[in-house]
Amino acid sequence: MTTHRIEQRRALRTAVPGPRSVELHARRRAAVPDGFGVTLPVFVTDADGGILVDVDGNHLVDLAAGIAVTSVGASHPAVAKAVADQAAAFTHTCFMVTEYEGFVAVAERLNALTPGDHEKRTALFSTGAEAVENAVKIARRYTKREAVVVIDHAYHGRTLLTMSMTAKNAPYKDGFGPFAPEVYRVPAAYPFRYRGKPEECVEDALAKLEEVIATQIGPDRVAAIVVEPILGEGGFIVPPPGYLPGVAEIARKYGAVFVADEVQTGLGRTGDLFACNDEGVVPDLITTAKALGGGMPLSAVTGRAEIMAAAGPGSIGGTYAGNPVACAAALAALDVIVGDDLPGKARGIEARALPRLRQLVETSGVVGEARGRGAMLAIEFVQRGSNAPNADAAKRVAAYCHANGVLVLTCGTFGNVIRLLPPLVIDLDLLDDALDVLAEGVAQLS
Ligand code: PLZ
Repeated sequence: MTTHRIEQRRALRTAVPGPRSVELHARRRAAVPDGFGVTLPVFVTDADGGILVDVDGNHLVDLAAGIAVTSVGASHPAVAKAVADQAAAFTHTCFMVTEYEGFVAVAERLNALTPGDHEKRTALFSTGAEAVENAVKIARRYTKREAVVVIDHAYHGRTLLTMSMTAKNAPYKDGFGPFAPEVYRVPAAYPFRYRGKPEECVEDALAKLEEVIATQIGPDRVAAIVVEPILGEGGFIVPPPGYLPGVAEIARKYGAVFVADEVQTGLGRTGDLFACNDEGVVPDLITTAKALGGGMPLSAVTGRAEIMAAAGPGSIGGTYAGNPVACAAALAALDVIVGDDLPGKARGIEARALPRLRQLVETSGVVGEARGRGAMLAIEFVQRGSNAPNADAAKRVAAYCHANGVLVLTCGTFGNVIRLLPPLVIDLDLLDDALDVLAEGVAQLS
């Protein structure tokens, strides 16, 4: 049982956003480009467990965790202390200039924790996009090939290469081209939107992957197949059993590097340390970020030693890659994730929340599906009487939640999904309260 500094109870003092937030948001708009979107324009002053406190004194329930980052909470005392101690010693040397033990220790932990007991190496970076981009660089160097296969509805980042690998045009790509070449997209296994017989969804997606490789790319040209085990920004799409092992098998068959992008799914979120573990899939390379740094910017590529060795001395890195303060935070966060069994907590969140989300499918007429694994859960909104996407309903329900002090995020290629990504340490009674608000939000649509 985690004890919290801030009482774990939703409490509103003003409208959300309140007057102080409105004032600060106006100041922000004069200083920061609107290109930076914002889900809920409240300004946070304090956060702990499942509660965010804003400048107007409102206590909001956090079902976003800063997009799956603060799994251990936004101010876990062990993380806060590790950060303070490391910052007091030194904040930076650049690991490419002089070394420090924290970097090595995080690499050792990830080598041990990630799927597979083969020999591994880990390279640290700062952002998820950087990790994905470096995984592709390493795979290209290793295979001496160029083509990268990605999946429909994928999200991999906002840099040129990862934006090119991301599926959704607006807001991520629109007007930002030309895009990086040699990126090929294949259909996802998306059961809810699959038009054929359900049992053929996986078979069909894998056949299409084979076909694209054979006809559009050439079997000896594929450097990497990059997959999110559960598609994140694209809509929390959980592929049916057999899909992920099937993709891994196809990668192996063509000598391509199988990259699992576990930036969002990794480190406990889905009820296991890694989403790949669910079907015992062992990726050649795995990217992590988000929960890894306990809120500090840290990302990693972990993979087979022989593949990682392909990037020769000096060929990968970055000024801030594996920053010592971020590494200290990561070591503390990993201790909490493993030591306090946060994957188990994620399963507890699923057990508590998913049945209630499924009820909304039965009762509302506009929730087409409830899905997800662990503490990565979502509902997909549809038009009454069909399964056509209903982004307007998702927007209205999200707005209702926000106005009532529950921070939810939307996602999905069609913008019609509300996703729940609470800190894994969230108090289950607080979660229940937030789910009540969500259910009210759905109910008020009719
Ligand atoms: N791979 C699977 O989910 C980041 C995007 C937020 P960075 N997802 C949140 C936004 O709109 O910018 C993500 C991800 C997966 C890669 C990334 C990229 O991680 O740390 O945002 O670069």
